[in-house]
Amino acid sequence: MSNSGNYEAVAADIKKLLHQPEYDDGSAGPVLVRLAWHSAGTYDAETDTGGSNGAGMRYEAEGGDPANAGLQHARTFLEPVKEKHPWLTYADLWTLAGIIAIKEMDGPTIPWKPGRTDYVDDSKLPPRGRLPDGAQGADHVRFIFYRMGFNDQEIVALSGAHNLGRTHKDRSGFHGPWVPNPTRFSNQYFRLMVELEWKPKTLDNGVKQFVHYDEDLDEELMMLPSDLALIQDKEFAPWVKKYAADKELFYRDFSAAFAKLVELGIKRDESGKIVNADNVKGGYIS
Ligand code: ZEM
Repeated sequence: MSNSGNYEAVAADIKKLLHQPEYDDGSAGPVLVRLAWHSAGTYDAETDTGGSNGAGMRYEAEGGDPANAGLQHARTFLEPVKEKHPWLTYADLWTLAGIIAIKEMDGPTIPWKPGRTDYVDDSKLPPRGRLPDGAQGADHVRFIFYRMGFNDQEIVALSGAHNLGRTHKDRSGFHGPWVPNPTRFSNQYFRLMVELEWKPKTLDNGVKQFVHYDEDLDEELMMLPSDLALIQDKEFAPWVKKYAADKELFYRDFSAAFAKLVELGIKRDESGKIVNADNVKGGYIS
């Protein structure tokens, strides 16, 4: 295994695969960000279970969760990187790929540390049902994110990732992108949430979302019910407005919250070595 621990080489290879002319809006970036988020967003602080350590989505019980529909595309995009750098764990690859993708799409720099390990079997997977449901409102969003240990400000900051990518009828049942340019990170999601008029729409599959017809694009932009809950809730709304007005503030807060997300459940010693790896292979690479 040559070049073991060469994360610069890994990062360079991730950058090279982002351009995917045949896929969605021409980029693997958004779905890679969602992979990183869903790998980590199963964390439960009370039982200290779930989180990005383990890369449980390789197993059917987690990978086949309807909440993770579509993320097989992200894992497939990354497979050549794993093959080229076999010393790398999937758990590190998935989190790093999300962070590289955000940066390459004009987003903030997000601190990242290696050392995550991969489960060797499916005995420690988090139960299904820990990821948020876009059809629901503020109470549900708080229930999910408080469980991970996030506060209201961090919830709003993280939600700004919906500036990227789109919803797919054959994955979540929702349809369309949030912003006109969904492969460029910015605070536009918050600006459009504040500035535009969002009308309820029931899709032909019965799924309810909110839409705004964009004339230049000749396409409908969308918001999930859980997105608009942020502007309707009196504790969330001030953060939506702050991030709509101040891109620098959003980038700073998003970076901090995303760095926290991919470290949930991971305990490190002073050298950065992960000390609670269990039932896993791989481990810290010096
Ligand atoms: Zn999402 N998200 N998300 N999200 N998400 C989708 C797509 C993307 C919610 C949600 O239900 C959905 C966060 C929070 C929450 C991304 C990143 C992050 C989709 C569409 C849904 C339904 C899936 C599909 O059909 O392909 C809910 C309810 C959330 C919280 C309340 C957080 C936090 C994220 C990262 C920090 C991204 C990048 C996408 C776009 C994926 C793609 O394939 O384009």
